[in-house]
Amino acid sequence: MTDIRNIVILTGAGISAESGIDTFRDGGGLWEQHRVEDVATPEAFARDPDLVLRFYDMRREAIQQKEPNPAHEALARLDDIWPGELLIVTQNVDDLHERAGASRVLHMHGTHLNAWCTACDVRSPWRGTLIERPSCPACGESALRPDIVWFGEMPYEMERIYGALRNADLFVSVGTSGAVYPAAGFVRDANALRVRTLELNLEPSQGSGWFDEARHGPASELVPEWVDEVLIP
Ligand code: BV8
Repeated sequence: MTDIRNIVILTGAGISAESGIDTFRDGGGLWEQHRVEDVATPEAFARDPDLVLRFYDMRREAIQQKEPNPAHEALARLDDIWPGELLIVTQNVDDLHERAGASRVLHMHGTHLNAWCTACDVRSPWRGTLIERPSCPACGESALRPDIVWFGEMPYEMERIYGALRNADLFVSVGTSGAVYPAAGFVRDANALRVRTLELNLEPSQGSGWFDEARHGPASELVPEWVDEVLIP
């Protein structure tokens, strides 16, 4: 792949599935156990903060028991040696990309491992729970919420993402159903920019037809294979 210099990689829950982290829409997924509108919207947080804080406390604790899998490790290897521009845009709120060693990672939907103070707007590293309403490390107020982009809220760093897409030669989507926007629209943005597009997913996603190429199977197999291909001089 000699003509590929700049790469944008979008990842979703499917890349962490083999690490034992529930996806959202697959059988037994998070959205089968909880209604989105009950746990992942600002309205839900206003209506029943305990339910929402318990939901994220449970997930924050769970991800700290999980390990990166070969798909995370392969992307970290690529990130380590790729000479061109590379940006891993993840919809995931776990830290498995970073724990695998990747550094060029952007969490467009936030992260479990921060608490966000709605009084002073400071985000503080957080590994514990929020249900007991702890005080903010920066201002002391008990006004902390998960640092998570809920439905109806603007994803983070959209300008940086669109900038990377404009510079890209290749857009790769890994482990995402293409059900949630604006992330689900990136493949069409890439098409409009004449950027090559590749889907790596267990099954065809909702946007599968928009990709130049689609490979289906487990991320732990497809991603290392693709990284080996890309790194062949
Ligand atoms: C916004 C954090 C304003 C929370 C999340 C346009 C049309 C229609 C609707 C909208 C639209 N624009 C906006 C909307 C509304 C809404 C939306 O998209 N609704 C959907 C439901 C229709 N979007 C929003 O509200 C967004 N905000 O639009 O703000 C705005 C205005 C202008 C410009 C920009 C913005 C905010 C959305 C973010 C919400 N927060 N996460 C939390 O984690 O609790 S979204 C959450 O769900 C994830 O982050 C992710 O984005 C999405 C889940 O999708 P996936 O990660 O793909 O997971 P899923 O389970 O669905 O699929 C897993 C896939 O993996 C499957 O395909 C499966 O086959 C595959 N797989 C499974 N195992 C493996 C595998 N693949 C490989 N290997 C395996 N082993």
